[in-house]
Amino acid sequence: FHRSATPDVDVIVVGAGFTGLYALHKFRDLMGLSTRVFDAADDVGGTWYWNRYPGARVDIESVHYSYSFSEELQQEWRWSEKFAAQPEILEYLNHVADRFDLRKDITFETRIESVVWDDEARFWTVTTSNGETVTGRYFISGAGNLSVPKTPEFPGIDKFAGEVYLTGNWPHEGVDFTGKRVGIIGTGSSGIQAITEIAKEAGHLTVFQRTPNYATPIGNAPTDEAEAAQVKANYKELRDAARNHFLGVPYDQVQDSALAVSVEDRRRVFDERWDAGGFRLFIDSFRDILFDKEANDTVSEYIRERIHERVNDREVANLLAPSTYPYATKRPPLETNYYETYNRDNVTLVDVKNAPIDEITPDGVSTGGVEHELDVIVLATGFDAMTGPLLAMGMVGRDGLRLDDKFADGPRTYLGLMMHDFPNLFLITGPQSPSVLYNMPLAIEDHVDFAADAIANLHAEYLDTIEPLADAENEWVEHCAELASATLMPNTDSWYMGANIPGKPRVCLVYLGGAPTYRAKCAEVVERRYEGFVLTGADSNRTS
Ligand code: NA7
Repeated sequence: FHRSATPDVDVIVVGAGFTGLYALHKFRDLMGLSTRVFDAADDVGGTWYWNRYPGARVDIESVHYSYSFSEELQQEWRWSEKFAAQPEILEYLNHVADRFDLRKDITFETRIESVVWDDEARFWTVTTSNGETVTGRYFISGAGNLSVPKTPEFPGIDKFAGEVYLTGNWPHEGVDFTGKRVGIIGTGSSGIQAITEIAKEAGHLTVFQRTPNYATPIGNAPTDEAEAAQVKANYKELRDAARNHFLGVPYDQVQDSALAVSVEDRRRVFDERWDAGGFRLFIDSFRDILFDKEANDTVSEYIRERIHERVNDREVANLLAPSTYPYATKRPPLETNYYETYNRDNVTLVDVKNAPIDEITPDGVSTGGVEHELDVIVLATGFDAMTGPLLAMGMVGRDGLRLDDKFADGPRTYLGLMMHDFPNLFLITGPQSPSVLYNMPLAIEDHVDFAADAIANLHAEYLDTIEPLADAENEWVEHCAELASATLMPNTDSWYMGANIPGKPRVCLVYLGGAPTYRAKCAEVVERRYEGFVLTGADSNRTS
């Protein structure tokens, strides 16, 4: 067995969020691999480090949106609310970092600037913003899916005399809105959470809305002792049920078709799911709402009615109620008193669909020639989702292939996990995996475990690279496109489709077959000795 050149470390991980923390524990502590983690932030947390805007909160119940890998961890941690707010999730991730002694192998305040495959040495050479060069046999991307904020598209923004804040890069010291004239652009999940809180503080809040959203009640509450104990006593079953559910939550009330029941029964199901909160209306009502326009119409109309009930001014309600696209084809936001916010005297809704934002002036925002004077502008305009974080790392595969070129017409991956010409590079919750339509911590654990098993398998066979075959990747890309075309997603302008970024290829970035089907496929690939991959060593190779 001819040994390849020896890299500095076995594994290089980017990101110290949910992925990086688990990956470090898994590779370093459970597999004995030398591992280094890099993060641009000055502490752990990833998404939950950056998104400190008022109202930031998780949309999946915290007992489910949390790590399952350590029984002790899940038994000892106690969530104070059903859906934890950002500070508590950050506290949890800090607890994990301390508990597993992770910080000592994380280099903070350091960005990855290039990631280049060396085909001779058979490892990755990574350069960082602190001038370091590190080589590693395996590269794990935990760079996240919603971590590169969209570049503001508003001319004049640099000349604004007041303060400008980005929800995804919020100041640690917080922002004092008291008595100020605040404008917020964007009504996605971030905007909706922030609007509800900022309105309580600001002198006046002007909301610039381009596309209304179908937001539904989150149903948050302080945790109930008895329920928490019940969850802890049944964690194994709950985690299994979550992993076997389309969205990675242990909901089990979904019915077949919204069109197969009477109007009254349908209404009863919608009411129950609406009251129960979370993503139940979306994912635990009727199976066909993401696939059948007529079925979707029933739930879309239901939400419009509920919005109208909550907003006093009819014209404002008309603007807030979406009608141009089906429910859940944009990521559905969850809310608490969002619609009631528009009944406040200090809140104004401005429609920027019909009268778009022309420019930002030194004094405020100008829409259709009308100037709105402001002291503060909050941008809740979203992210270059899924591919943005990967393209920001300067990845270069075999023979100088740049990731930008590989992704010119949209992402190309096998299982959303690996890419042809990029050996030993694992995309944790990458594009073309269920990731953003799965419960993220569980999705992350699944992918880190896949990478860990793949590496263990290489080592057991005295091999040192794994890479998808071009054919397997092509088939996966086509398969993902086919799955998407069977849903209502492709016709809506959403970040799922890359449609929120001017010039980004319009392809579905997510695997839409659901987590259980996806997980079965990954398990089958492993069972068939890494079907669709080629595994090589310095002297040998094996194609599966
Ligand atoms: P989203 O969901 O992408 O929302 C961004 C919002 O900003 C959305 O309402 C956009 O309107 C609006 N936007 C973006 N660009 C503009 C311009 N140029 N003019 C006016 N309005 C604009 O991002 P979020 O941060 O809220 O949520 C991201 C994910 O984080 C979320 O899905 C969860 O998974 C957590 P548009 O709809 O494009 O008309």
